Amino acid sequence: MDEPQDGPLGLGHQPTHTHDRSSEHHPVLHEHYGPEARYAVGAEATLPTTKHQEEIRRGLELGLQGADSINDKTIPTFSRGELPHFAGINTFLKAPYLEDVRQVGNYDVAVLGAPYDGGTTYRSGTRFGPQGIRKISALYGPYSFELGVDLRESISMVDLGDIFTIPANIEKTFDQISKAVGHVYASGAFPVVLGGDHSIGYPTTRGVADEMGGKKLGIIHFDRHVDTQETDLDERMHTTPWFHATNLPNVPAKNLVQIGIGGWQAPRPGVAVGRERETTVLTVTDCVEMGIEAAAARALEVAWDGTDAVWLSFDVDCLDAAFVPGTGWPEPGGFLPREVLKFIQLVAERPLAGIEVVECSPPYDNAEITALISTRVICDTLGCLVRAGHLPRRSTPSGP
Ligand SMILES: [Mn+2]
Repeated sequence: MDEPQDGPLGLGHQPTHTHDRSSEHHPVLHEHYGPEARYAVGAEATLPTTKHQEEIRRGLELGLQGADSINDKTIPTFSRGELPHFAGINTFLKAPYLEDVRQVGNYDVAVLGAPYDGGTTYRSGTRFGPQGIRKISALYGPYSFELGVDLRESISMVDLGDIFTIPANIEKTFDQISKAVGHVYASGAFPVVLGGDHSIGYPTTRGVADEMGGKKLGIIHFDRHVDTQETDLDERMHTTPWFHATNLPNVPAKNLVQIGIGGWQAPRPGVAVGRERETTVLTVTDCVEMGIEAAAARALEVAWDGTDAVWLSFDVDCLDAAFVPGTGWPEPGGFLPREVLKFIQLVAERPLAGIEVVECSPPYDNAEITALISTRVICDTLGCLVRAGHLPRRSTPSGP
């Protein structure tokens, strides 16, 4: 994942729908697989190993050939690249660190941290979210079995490090975040923002919307909380991003779809705003009873109605509190991981302007499981965008 890639994917089969289990382009397979496993095994056979080989060559050159006693001659003396997973410098998925952000447009995907928790109204700690997510992301390889995607072979990805946030000033921090995200989006690279508390949802979408030349942006928002009130504790906080985002001229409230809302932590002022502005709200029960597929179809329909791009804002607290102890406002009764991952996979069958994962607070996390699901949501989003042919988007270097 260290070099720009010019051509399209080397994948022989790119389903545009997750239910396409056709094996017509696959090699001959035995009959011992379930339907999804059959797709997965067949897809793996079509994936190249070109970038992996390049990574190995680069590792041996820069990290020196391993000691004489090492039998595997692909192993360098100094760890360079994916292995071992416990070694190395913690960028996201061990993507190269791009110090010169002016070069970001040379890459398909750019990861950037927004380490800010001045918008939290209860538990803080999300300023360590980007670090926590990067750390556990080292556990992941670039390949997903079920998705049949190898990110290393498909896209070039860099980690830009973190935005210089201003801990004592939320408005200056918002300006920094908008400028950073706008810069990445305008470059043509796909922004992956590691929060940070959910107050960053306003400046991230503002950064993108400002670069759209008046075209409209929809928002798909996973959360237990509506986050649509104007102020909280007398300021714009992590309970307020969508009030302000949907005040932007090209971010209509009618294209804001809020998924997983519920419980005892949804402030009434925000509910009233959503009612007035006609945001779409689906509770966890709504999604489960209508089915995740129908719920995802509804979300896409709303977010894409008359818009030109859609931003994905994922608050980890949409999951049941049992799965996300490391978050600002844990709320029981949320989604199961497999439900939310299925939902994300369906959403990412359409293009996205970018994604943010927010409210991961490592100081409250147990065994890194909140950071782990944060990483997984990002990887599944990228994998599905690749599988559907939306990444890489090298043909539009100046943005969609
Ligand atoms: Mn929330």
